[in-house]
Amino acid sequence: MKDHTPWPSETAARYRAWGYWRGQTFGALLTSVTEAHAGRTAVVGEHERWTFAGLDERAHRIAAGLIEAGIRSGERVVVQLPNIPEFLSVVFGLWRAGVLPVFALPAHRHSELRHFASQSEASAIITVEEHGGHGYAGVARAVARDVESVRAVFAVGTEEFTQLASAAPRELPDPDPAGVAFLQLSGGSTGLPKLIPRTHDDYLYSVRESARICALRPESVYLAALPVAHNFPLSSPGVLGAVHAGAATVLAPRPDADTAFRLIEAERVTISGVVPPLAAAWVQAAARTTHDLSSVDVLLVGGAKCGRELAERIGPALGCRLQQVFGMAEGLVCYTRLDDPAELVLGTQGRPISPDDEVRVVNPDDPRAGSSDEVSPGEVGALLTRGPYTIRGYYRADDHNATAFTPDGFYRTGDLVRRRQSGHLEVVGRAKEQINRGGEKVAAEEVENHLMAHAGVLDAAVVAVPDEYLGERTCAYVVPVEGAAPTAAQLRRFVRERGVAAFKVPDLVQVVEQFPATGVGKTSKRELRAALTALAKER
Ligand code: OOB
Repeated sequence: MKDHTPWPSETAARYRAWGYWRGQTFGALLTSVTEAHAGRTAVVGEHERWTFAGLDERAHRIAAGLIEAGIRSGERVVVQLPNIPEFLSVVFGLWRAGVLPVFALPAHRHSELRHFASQSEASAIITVEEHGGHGYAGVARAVARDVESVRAVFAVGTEEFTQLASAAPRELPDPDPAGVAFLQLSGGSTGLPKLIPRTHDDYLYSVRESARICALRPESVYLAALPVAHNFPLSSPGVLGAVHAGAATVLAPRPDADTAFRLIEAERVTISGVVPPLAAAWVQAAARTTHDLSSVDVLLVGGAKCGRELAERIGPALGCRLQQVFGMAEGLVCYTRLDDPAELVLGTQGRPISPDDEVRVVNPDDPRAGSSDEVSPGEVGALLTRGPYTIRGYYRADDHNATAFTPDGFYRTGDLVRRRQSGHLEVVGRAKEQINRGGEKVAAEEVENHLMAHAGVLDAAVVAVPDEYLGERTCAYVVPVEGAAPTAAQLRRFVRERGVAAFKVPDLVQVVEQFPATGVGKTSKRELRAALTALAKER
């Protein structure tokens, strides 16, 4: 099983020659930004604010503390932290020690955490004791008991973490910038979420360009409203874009309009990024807020499709410019540009970051369509991409990689798009078995497997149903074992109690006697889901 599928060596040489890959690590980035902006605010939390010098020193101490705790360069550590300043000191500390963070989201529970830890053979978990009513450290300790490689749990606020964070800084060798820096999570469409290996070189290129495309300057103030471990608030342009620019990051403990607007006024926030349902909630709240939002210049909206109607309301309601972003943890990120005409800003999801992001829009009816099976210009097709910051393979997933990538290295995004002459993409749908619940991704098969673990369930198929607020919600169609039909409420509780993120618990459960016939008489999951999706749309 390969940890990392590198780019072909000539391709890598070109990306270096063209200046995309600069041989800088995240640790070195923080050092150079701190040299230029030591006294400026780097991060603002609920109870504290750190300058770049403060962040830099904390990251040095944590790096030393990790080494003292016996964690070695090249090892993996699962990081599950809410939006608190320690997210940054921990992650930069891990980077300086050459240890790879595995980015779990706060919503993840035992089942997901155990999978990330065992799949990456993590040495430790870094989390908080408690947050928002959930006992994170308790779950992490349970995972440590289940997964042999996990030797330690460091929960912010506990003795173990304090010791880690107060070690005396020491000189450490800078890791290889071409090596894997961290493992990001895929939204997934198959059984369990895949891990995405990103290198210092490739990710920093996307961070630098994102900061430039979003016009970040040292005077900018970025509000991280979404959970920061996600690729969007992490790097589009996100907290890392802010660090790169020497700008301040304000961490919102919750994304609701009341919290966000209070922080926008107090910290004079200039830029933020939200998913469409949150944008809609902010637009609504803005009409009656007493908070001063006049500092906001740009609001990025992405993670799920931002419909035209919502897109049109954002600028007038919030008094800022809209920037659409269509990205994926696997790599490719598209932005509408700040000087694009309104038609493109409102009607497309942007164009790629890099002139060397290769985009192919191919036959959508053939799941194996290759890079040469392009549809006519302007037609809808399946999006394939490769480029200087798009992975060539998932972490330790050789079988899956054989179908998720074309033989010539294009990633099959599973998104259906139409390309404009300008290169801007319009996302019109999805070919992958995934539900996009307002930006939160649910792999149909993962939830089906949880449902099928119930003794009363014979078969299950999870599909998207349109939803006014979230765009889509999940509906599980379930065929019960004869005479044992569990109720919808029982099944939802069953899935929740298996320790999965709440957003994966099916919104609707329909217990049916049998799945609708597919016409061709096939019983494959794919056919079933297609039939059920059609049925759900009719309703
Ligand atoms: C972002 O990353 P992921 O990995 O959670 O999800 C990627 C998928 C895309 O393949 C697409 O299906 C969907 O999310 N998506 C959008 C979208 N942005 C993402 N679909 C329609 N319109 C959009 N604007 O979601 C992500 C990563 C970096 C930046 C922004 C979003």
